[in-house]
Amino acid sequence: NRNKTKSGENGEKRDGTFHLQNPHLERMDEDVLYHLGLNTTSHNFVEMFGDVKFVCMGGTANRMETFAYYLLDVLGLKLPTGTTLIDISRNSHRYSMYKVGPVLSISHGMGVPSIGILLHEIMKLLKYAKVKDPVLFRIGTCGGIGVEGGTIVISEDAVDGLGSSYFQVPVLGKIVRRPAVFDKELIEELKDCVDPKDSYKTVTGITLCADDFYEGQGRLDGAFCDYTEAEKMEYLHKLKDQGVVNFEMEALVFAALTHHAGIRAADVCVACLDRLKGDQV
Ligand code: R2B
Repeated sequence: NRNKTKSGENGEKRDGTFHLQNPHLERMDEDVLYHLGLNTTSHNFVEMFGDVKFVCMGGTANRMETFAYYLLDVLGLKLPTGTTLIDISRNSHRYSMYKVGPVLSISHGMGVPSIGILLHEIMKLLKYAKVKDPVLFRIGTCGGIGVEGGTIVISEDAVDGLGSSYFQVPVLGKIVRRPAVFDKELIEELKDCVDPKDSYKTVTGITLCADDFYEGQGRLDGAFCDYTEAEKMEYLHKLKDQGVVNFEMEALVFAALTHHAGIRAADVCVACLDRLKGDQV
């Protein structure tokens, strides 16, 4: 029910539609969303996805299928007896996508390149479907930093392993830097959902988006490790003092590409463990 007051900062327009800043798309007769197993010739995107309001993304296909069934329940929708939900992207063998009412539940794999490819294709899908004012969520897992396992972490900001809050990607041999910004209003809306009676804690803070699960997150248990446990702990405590509450591997590109398109997005992850207490999940 949000009243839209701002417009055009990035790709977002006053009527809720958004503009992808790519003039080449207008000139294409057909667009193959290769990793989603869809194309604009064989599939009617407006009919299939025109009513989408939320896109929820998480790492694994299995989890996002489970989430889709959970949504059926939450939204009070019933499948005809003897039928099941269908993985719309099953032919791609890359990501899995389920649609339940106005929600898409999609797996994004692990890391920035994987979710980055998905974001390009999902944002095009939403554009071709003429979806207005969609909201994207990453509902993933993470490692807490001074945050107990089972805690929900809402990302206020995303930084890379060097502390930069830009998604940096080489394009045509040069680095392109895009600011990684989450929608502050959406973060507040999510915080308002927190119920003191929840059986888990919810915290907010800075998310460190690493390019690796082991050395990139200061673990001691990878195949290689050139630092001591004391050095690891010093690093983790330094991060904590800087307001970093969790490690994951997608936030930077997620915040940057959605912000660039003017699409509201939030990263809401459950901590699998507190990294101040160990490395193994
Ligand atoms: C959380 O979990 C995955 C690594 O195990 C990665 O996708 C992430 O961000």
